[in-house]
Amino acid sequence: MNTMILATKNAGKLREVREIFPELTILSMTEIGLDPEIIEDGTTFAENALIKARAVHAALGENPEGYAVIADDSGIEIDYMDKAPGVYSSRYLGEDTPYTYKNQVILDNLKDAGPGQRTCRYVAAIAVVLADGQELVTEEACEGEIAYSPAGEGGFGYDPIFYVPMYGKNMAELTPDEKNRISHRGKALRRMRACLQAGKSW
Ligand code: ITT
Repeated sequence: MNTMILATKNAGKLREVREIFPELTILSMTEIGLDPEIIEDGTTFAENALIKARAVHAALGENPEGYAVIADDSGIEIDYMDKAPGVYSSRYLGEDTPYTYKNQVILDNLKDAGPGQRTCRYVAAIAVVLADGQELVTEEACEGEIAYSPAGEGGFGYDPIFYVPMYGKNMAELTPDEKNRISHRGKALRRMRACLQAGKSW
């Protein structure tokens, strides 16, 4: 199993999954000409990751190459906002709204939140559907705090305002290696690698 299809349209996720799984060829669904309608109506990260992986697995049809499909559903939970936007992170304030704006709205929402009230976490669920239909799901989180101002150019999405206490920097200020070592996605993907190896599906 050297090639997996990643069920995503998010270029940031594609880049990071490739960095974390250098031993695999990761093709995006668009690279192999697939664009199935995917209705992410799950209420948990795990449900939505499975919805995406199953949709692309179904769209592969006969799948003569025996491709496995992998999907990531992720988001940020901000405690001061009752864990919003959570599973709605990409749709928060509109799917096409620039993150400079979304991040500023979050900073404004937390303007009265002091130290200790700014806790948040990224969560990622990774789902794999193997060629024979077998399904696996892993989930991991990365704890952090909402920063007081944006910083950094790396990563994507909410990374400029996600402060990582361990590094004393915002996520967007980390190198790709530093982010992948501690991120929700890095941890959930490494756990998935272990599951696949244990099931000898790797
Ligand atoms: P696909 O469904 O096509 O994979 P998406 O971006 O819509 O792409 P999700 O529904 O899983 O995917 O939403 C994930 C959102 O959570 C993402 O768009 C960001 O807003 C946020 N997010 C997740 N991981 C992140 C990370 O590592 N850095 C910054 N923001 C992240």
